[in-house]
Amino acid sequence: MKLYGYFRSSASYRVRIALALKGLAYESVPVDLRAPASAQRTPEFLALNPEGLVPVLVDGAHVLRQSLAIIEYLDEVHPSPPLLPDTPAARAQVRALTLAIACDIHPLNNLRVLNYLRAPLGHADAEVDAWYAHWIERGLRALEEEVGATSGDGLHMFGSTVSLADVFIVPQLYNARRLKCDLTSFPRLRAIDAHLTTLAAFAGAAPERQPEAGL
Ligand SMILES: N[C@@H](CCC(=O)N[C@@H](CS)C(=O)NCC(=O)O)C(=O)O
Repeated sequence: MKLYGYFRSSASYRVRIALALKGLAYESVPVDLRAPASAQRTPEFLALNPEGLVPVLVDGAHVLRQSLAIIEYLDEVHPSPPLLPDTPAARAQVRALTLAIACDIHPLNNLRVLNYLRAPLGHADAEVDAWYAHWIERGLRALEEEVGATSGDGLHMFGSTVSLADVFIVPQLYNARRLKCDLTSFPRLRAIDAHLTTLAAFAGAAPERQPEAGL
């Protein structure tokens, strides 16, 4: 398998965690999202993903896009350890926590959205930072309340084993810290993150552990 990703991309980080949890080997293909490289917009990359977004996972003849679809594919093809619980209601709860991050928090704070606010809309860096902090804070506040009911042990988003929701929260908090968001009012999420980042699969997937981090 080949994973096209960027070390700081939270969507790529999710897939790296899932691959590690499943114990799957893969070749990492760095796609430098930073200008002037902007490798996600080259014709070669757009042929793989017309959306111009990482990650893309190539598994044999399958070219897979969208981190959630990729991770659910991996979970179906390599079911152990499972990332979704075994009852429909529990699966719906895990997916709800996951989608709150994937659909409601992350897209508003993506690089291309922040760049569009700067130019052509002409917002100053401080305004763009305020946009980021606002949407992160609002999304995390809801999750903080939700995990009060869904976490079984205060160390996982749902129940007491690693699920899809855990794979998504760690990169999102990493991203929030990188953009200097104040996370002090989210003690439950911070405790979950502190536990998960001690696990080998999460630790090894961290951006600073990727070979491109030093370049
Ligand atoms: N919903 C997509 C989001 C992918 C995404 O937004 N990727 C970002 C990095 S985290 C990206 O490639 N950004 C490039 C850009 O904004 O130009 C997924 O989960 O895979």
